[in-house]
Amino acid sequence: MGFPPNTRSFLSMIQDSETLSILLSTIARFVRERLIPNEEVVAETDEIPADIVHEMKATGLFGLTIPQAYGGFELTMEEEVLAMLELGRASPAFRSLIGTTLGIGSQGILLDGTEEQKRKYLPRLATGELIAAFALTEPDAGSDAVSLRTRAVCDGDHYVVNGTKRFITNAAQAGIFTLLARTGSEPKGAAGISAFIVEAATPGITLGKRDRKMGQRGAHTCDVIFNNCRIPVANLIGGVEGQGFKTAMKVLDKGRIHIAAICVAVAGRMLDEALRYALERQQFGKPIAEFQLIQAMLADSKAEIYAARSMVIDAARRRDEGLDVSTEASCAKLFASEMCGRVADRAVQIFGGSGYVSDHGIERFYRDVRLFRIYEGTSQIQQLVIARNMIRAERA
Ligand code: COS
Repeated sequence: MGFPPNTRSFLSMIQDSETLSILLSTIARFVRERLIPNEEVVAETDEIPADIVHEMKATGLFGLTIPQAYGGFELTMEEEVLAMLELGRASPAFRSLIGTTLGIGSQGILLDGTEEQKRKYLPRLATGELIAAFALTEPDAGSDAVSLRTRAVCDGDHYVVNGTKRFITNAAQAGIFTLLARTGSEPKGAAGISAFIVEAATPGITLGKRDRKMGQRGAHTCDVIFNNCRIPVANLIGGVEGQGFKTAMKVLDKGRIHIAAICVAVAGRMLDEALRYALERQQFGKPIAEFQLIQAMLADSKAEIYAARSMVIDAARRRDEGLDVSTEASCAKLFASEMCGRVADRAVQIFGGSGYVSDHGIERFYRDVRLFRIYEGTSQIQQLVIARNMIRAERA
């Protein structure tokens, strides 16, 4: 499935509402007809079928956010979240492959890369030929990202990298990593961190064994170990040392809005399923949807999804206006991911015993969405960012 004939060429810059609605309905149809019917297969095999990955590429999903000059659709942040509100209705594993590539895996190049770096990598990311992964987290540097220890030492026209990255999504499929490593003589602090583009085929990179996770089967994570791995100096993002932490934070600001949109989408899917079940399931002689205690769970979920959706759209619009959205991105991610957890919990409750067994897929979503409160910054990190920004603004 792809866009209708001749659509793709004028999708290059989505500015009019008609073109945008074609894109959104194409994604919605792809989700309905191809992704949702394959969710069980992905859960059972822990793999996204190759034909689905091929269709994702053919549909242009990997190029949604990449500028048209490099072969992408150049969606604005608002358009991107609208697309994610559709794509996110299927199992999160599908989104993970696409979202990590068009999001945290490639945004460092897009935001701070040199023209040469953009020309070299973005076109192949846009087609999905290259899958990208983001290598920030380490065994001893998770929430405290500044304390990362992977080191890149300049040696002529190369950097020699040593260190271990942990929980790296898509590491096994990745053609490139956006790597955060310490450079120069600065032993501590954000100023000593630089960002690199590392080609996965570079000698000196080995992958750990696939992590066995609570959920999101089909989306894989593992360690990435760098052992005297030589990276060309030309692959230092932006060509400047010491800018990597800021690049990572900007990437995460955007990524957090993206994840918040996915939380809204998955919550909407779970609520639709719970409503449908509540109308079918009869107890005490009538559908359980007619009981007010069930209605309360449905209504609270609806209201919270609406609130989170409004936050996501607002944060996205502000980013499109060029405003600093560090606070809004964290607010949206915090609220939407916590909301998604509550909706998942209520959905299991409405399904009752049928929600706890795997027949309806609700327990699978319950496990899948738990990750949203952890990755791209835990809820506690979002709280910390929001409060610190408030305090800073008040003191300024
Ligand atoms: N955009 C641009 N620059 C930013 C920024 C942002 N959103 N946030 C911070 N920075 C800059 C700061 O301005 C500061 O620069 P100066 O030294 O020039 O002032 C620098 O980055 C260091 O920032 P800060 O002092 O706030 O760093 P801290 O170590 O105190 O805290 C947190 C940073 C905790 C917010 C950060 O480590 C974080 O987000 N951690 C979570 C990491 C994460 O999300 N991991 C998930 C892995 S990816 S799935």
